[in-house]
Amino acid sequence: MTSPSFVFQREIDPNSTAIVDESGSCSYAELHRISDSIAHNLMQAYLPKQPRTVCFLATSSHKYVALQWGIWKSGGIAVPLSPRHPVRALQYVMNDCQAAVLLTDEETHSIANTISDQHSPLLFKDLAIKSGKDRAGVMPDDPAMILYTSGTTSKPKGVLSSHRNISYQINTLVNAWEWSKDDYILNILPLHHVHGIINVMSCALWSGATCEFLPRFDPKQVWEKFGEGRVNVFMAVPTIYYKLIQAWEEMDEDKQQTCSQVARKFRLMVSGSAALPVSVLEKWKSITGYTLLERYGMTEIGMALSNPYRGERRPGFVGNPLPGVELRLVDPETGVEVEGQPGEIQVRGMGVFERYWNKPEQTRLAFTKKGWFRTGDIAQLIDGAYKILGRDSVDILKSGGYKISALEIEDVLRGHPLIKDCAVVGIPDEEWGEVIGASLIVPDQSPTPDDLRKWLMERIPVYKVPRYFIFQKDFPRNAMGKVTKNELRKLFEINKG
Ligand code: MCA
Ligand code: AMP
Repeated sequence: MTSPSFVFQREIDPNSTAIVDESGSCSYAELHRISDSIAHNLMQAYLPKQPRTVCFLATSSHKYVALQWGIWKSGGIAVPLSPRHPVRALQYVMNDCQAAVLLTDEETHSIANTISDQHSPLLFKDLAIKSGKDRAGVMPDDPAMILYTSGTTSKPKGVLSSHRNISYQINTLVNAWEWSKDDYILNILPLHHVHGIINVMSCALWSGATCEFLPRFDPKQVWEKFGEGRVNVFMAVPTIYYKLIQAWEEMDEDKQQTCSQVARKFRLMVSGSAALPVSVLEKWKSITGYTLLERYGMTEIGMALSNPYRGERRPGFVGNPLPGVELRLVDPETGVEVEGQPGEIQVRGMGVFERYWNKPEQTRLAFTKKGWFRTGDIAQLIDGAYKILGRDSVDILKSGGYKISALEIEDVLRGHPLIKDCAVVGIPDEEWGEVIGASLIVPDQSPTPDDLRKWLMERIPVYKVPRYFIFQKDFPRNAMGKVTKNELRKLFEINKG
């Protein structure tokens, strides 16, 4: 797969429906028409500027897709921002990626105005006015997209993928999970992460299928959409399946039966982004008759492991490497490849990202000398399938499918005038995978958890705000004085009840 401008050159019926959103439906021809205009207008706006990083802030709708395609057609690097992040978090991304321009739709215009002091945001409706059809000559190895992800550093890093990387990631999934133009997927995931952008939206559009957006996740609304009978493919994080099960359990018996019947007609339902508890897989199966297909991936590599589309799906396992993914397990201490033992997952292949944006040292550290990307996830091959056992760092958490850095939250908390020191941990939770706990050392007067939450919500996205706070004189420490986060986690588990 070498086509640089992937979706654009594929043979898809131009009149078929690409997107359904709150404003109605949008055909492939219409998406091309609008994104051509956006590209033409954009090329005037930033042609002389380097780097061609273009931030865009849009609701989950055809406008998001048209902006993304318009940026690509103009040779730009698309950097999606989340309309639900606070201003400071958005400004951090804009500055870090050195955005040449900021694009916005009408719905998010007021947020866009508050984040950009250097650039006036360009409005979708002005960009989409028909004016021309120029396209830049985009090559497969040209940079295409930067997604921000948390890691073992305090601040999120920009993961830069090329058109080749993205094409490869999409094409692999389309083949492995047998996507077709007749598919219809409901997208309720945020559009600043791989799961929502690549696995759901881009795979659908690559296949000539239809992608319907809901502006946000609401379990009742999702069941209603399923009930309309068009959706036949669904992908989500385990927390969402947990919430859908809860909503199903609250229905009366007739409604439950109707919902179960429609779900039984689905072609494909996938879970990923975090470990799927076997209890959730089993309950979902008892409601829908469907064994969720669990897969494993990461922003830097796309999808790497998947249970089979056809064949046995083992609960608690993530299957085997997808075609084209080279994967090995390595002893994190010795760097030696292991067989049958737990080891760090390392990956090579065309889907693997290019580099962290403006972070050469961190890019160098992320790869071995032979080009293997170190995921930091520990897995084991058991009876022919991979099982994820956890991570090699206590400072990376997963809550509701979002990756969260404990170090980032600690850094922000240390900026609070009443906090002397803090330590953040992930506490196991059935619904969320993990929830965040923060232990604080405060010399005199303690801020209340509500005040702290409010203060944090102005600085970091809501899903990074700790759910539990405890106040301590000191943290549990080892002989070297280092905070023992496993001990600290136990204190939260006791307090949680
Ligand atoms: C919301 N809340 C959370 C989270 N989200 N708390 C912890 N972790 C979270 N992720 C809190 C809010 O602060 C709020 O608290 C309460 O839950 C309800 O908020 P609301 O926004 O209404 O929740 P929701 O809309 O039901 O959101 C839950 C969600 C969302 C739909 C599960 O978290 C979500 O969209 N997760 C998906 C993330 C994702 O796409 N990850 C993929 C990245 P309070 O009640 O106190 O106000 S990973 C990836 O891309 C890789 C490649 C991969 O493998 O897929
Ligand atoms: P992100 O960096 O946000 O793309 O999140 C990637 C991380 O999510 C991986 O490094 C894993 O820790 C985790 N992850 C993704 N899929 C699974 C899964 N099926 N089981 C367990 N962890 C997963």
